[in-house]
Amino acid sequence: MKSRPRSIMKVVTVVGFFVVAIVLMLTCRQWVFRVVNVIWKPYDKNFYSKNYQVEGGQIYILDSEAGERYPVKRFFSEGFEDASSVRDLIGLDRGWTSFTLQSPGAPGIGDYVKLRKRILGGESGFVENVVEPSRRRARSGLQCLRTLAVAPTSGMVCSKASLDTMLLHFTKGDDVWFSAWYYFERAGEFITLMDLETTFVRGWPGMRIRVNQGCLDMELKWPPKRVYRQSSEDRRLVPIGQWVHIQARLGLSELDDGIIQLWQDGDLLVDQRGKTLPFAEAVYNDLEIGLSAYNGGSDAVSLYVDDVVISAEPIGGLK
Ligand SMILES: [Ca+2]
Repeated sequence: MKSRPRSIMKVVTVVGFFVVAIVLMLTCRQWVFRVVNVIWKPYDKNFYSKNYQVEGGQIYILDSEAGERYPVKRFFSEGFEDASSVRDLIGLDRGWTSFTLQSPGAPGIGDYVKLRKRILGGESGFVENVVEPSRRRARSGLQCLRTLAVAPTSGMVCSKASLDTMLLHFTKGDDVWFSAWYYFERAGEFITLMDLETTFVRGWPGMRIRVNQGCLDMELKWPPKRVYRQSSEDRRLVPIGQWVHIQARLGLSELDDGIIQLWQDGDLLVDQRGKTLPFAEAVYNDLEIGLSAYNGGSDAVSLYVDDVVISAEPIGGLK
């Protein structure tokens, strides 16, 4: 009969331990994530000195393979004119550095890197997914960027048809202003339209603009994966079959004082404060646009993009 109180005490002790652990997790989240990061080692602590040079006030990103260095960009714009293929967009003249076509026919990194090389070398056309300058539509001038992605198969995280530049340089304390026009031919279940990432960290974490259940939101792709949504009462659907102007402002901070603002056709739909950088030393160097992730649907989706601008200064009359 004496063992019953002891059993109860054991249960109380175990439950108490978990309660204290959960309270500590919630109240010391920043420290918990720091400890996890130290153990997990998602990036080289010396990545900046290994990848950047600063000279005469100019920051250069190093390309160790080519033995070159390139000045970083704090302003970048593209209207997709005067280009007949994706090959014309890639290179220092236009500033785009790569594209990704991840599909069931090229599901792994090795597969889509090989496909990219073959397309850039003129040995292959598009197999399934497409990223190319197009005259089918244009928001300005004669051309835009056309991206098409077939649905991912089970086992794939997502399908991708995107274009990116790794020459950008935004850090803690910076404001990042983004503006682009998008045209959806039909609704997709879950689509990422824009990724601002750091390529020096495993998994390329960063902020992204998504269409989720038909509405725009933003997410920090880094634990605890905070999502910045529109208020549930005023949620606005992204229009289909017409150009829509998407603008964003990010005040970069690894703490809860970052700025997240998101406009759709000039209306401010998200205006929140929160974490926008994975950690204080992170450098957002990569902008990815187009279908940077598509999943959740069973049909192919097309997305057209035009007049892309990203800048450390306000653009498009936003303040
Ligand atoms: Ca254009």
